[in-house]
Amino acid sequence: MADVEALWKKLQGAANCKSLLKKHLTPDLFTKLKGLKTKFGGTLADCIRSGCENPDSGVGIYACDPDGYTVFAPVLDAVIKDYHKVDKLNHPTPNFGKEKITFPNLDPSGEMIVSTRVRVGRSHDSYGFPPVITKEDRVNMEKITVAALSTLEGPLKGTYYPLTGMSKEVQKQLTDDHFLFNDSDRFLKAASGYDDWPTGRGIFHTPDKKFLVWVNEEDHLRLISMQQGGDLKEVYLRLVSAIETMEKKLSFAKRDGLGYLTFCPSNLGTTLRASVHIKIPKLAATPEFKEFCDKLNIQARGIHGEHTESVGGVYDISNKRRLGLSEFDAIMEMKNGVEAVIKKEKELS
Ligand code: ADP
Ligand code: CIR
Repeated sequence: MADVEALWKKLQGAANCKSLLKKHLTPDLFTKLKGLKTKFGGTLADCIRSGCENPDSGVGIYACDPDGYTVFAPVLDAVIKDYHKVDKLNHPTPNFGKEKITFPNLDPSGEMIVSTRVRVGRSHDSYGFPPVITKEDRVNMEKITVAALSTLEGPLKGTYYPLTGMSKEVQKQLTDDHFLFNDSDRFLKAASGYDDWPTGRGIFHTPDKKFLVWVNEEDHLRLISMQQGGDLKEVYLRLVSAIETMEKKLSFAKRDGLGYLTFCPSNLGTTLRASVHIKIPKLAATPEFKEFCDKLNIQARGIHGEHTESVGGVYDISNKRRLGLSEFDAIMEMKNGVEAVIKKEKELS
C-alpha cells in the first residue's frame, strides 16, 4: 500500500503533467481502486507506475494483465475512450475486408515512400503483462509462441532468433534496419517492460524479413509485415494471412467492446498500426503539419519509432485510431491519409 500511495503522491505533485492518467484517476477512483488485485495478482501500482515516474507521459497507464481491463476498468475505460476519441466501448468484431483491398501501389514511381509496414499486437489470454509476469512464465510463454510459429508454412515460414546469445553487432544492425526492438524506452522500462532482459525475448522472421514476429517486446506478440516501397496491399494481405493462421494456433486475449487486449490501452481494439516511411521535407516544415495530420486521423513519428526524430525529411506516417473501427477501416484511414500527404507534398514542390 505504501508503494501505491507514494506513486499517487508523485502524480499529484507533478503540476505540469498532462497525461490521461492524471486527468482520469480522480481521488475517488484512487481510493476505490488502490486495494484491488486481479486474478494474476496485478495491482493499481503496477498499472500507474510508469505514468507516475514519467510525468511527461501522454497516456501514463498500462494494464497490469488482461484481467486489469476488468478490475481497473473505472480508470482504464475513461483513458481508452479519451485516447481513441469514442463515447462508447463497442469495438466491432474483426473485419479485414480482404476482398475490398484492390488499390494499387501508393507511390508507383517509388520517389517518396521508402517502406511500408503493418503490425498488430496480440496477448496470450493465460499470461499477465510485464508488471506481473515472472521470468519462468516469460520463458514458458516464449516456448508456446515459438512452437506455434515453427508450424508456419509457405511465405510465412521462418526462423526464431532469441535475443539471449545474439551478438550486440547483430542486434544493432537489425535495429538500425528497423527490424528489431531494443530496451531503450524509459516509459516501458518503468512499467517493468525490460525486467529480466533479454530472457524470453526474440524475433522470428522469414528469410526475406517481410514477415516478422516480435516475442515479448511490449506485447506478448507483435505480428509485423513490411517491405520496401509503397505496396500496401501486398503488405496488408500478408499480415492478414499471418493473423488468421496464428489465430488457429494460439488463444489470444480479447474482451467484448475492447477487441484484442494489449499492454498499453492506446493499442487495443484492432491493435493495427499501418505506416509508411515517407520523404515529405516540404510538408513537414510547414507550421500546419501537425494539424494537417490530426484532421486526417494520421500520426507522424520519427523513423526510429515512437518518441524519435525524423532523419532527412523522412517521417513515419500511420493511422492513429485503433479502437471503434474495423481493421479494414483503419487501413483505409491510413491509405487515404498517405495519399493526401503525397498530394500536399507535390503541391508544395
Ligand atoms: P510500433 O509500436 O508500431 O512497433 P514504433 O514506432 O516503436 O512502432 O516502431 C517500431 C520499429 O518499426 C522502428 O524501428 C521503426 O523504425 C520501424 N518502422 C515503423 N514503420 C516503418 C516503416 N513503414 N518502414 C520501416 N520501418 C518502420
Ligand atoms: C506514454 O504514456 O506516453 C507512454 N506510456 C507511451 C504510450 C503509447 N505508446 C505505446 O504504448 N508504445
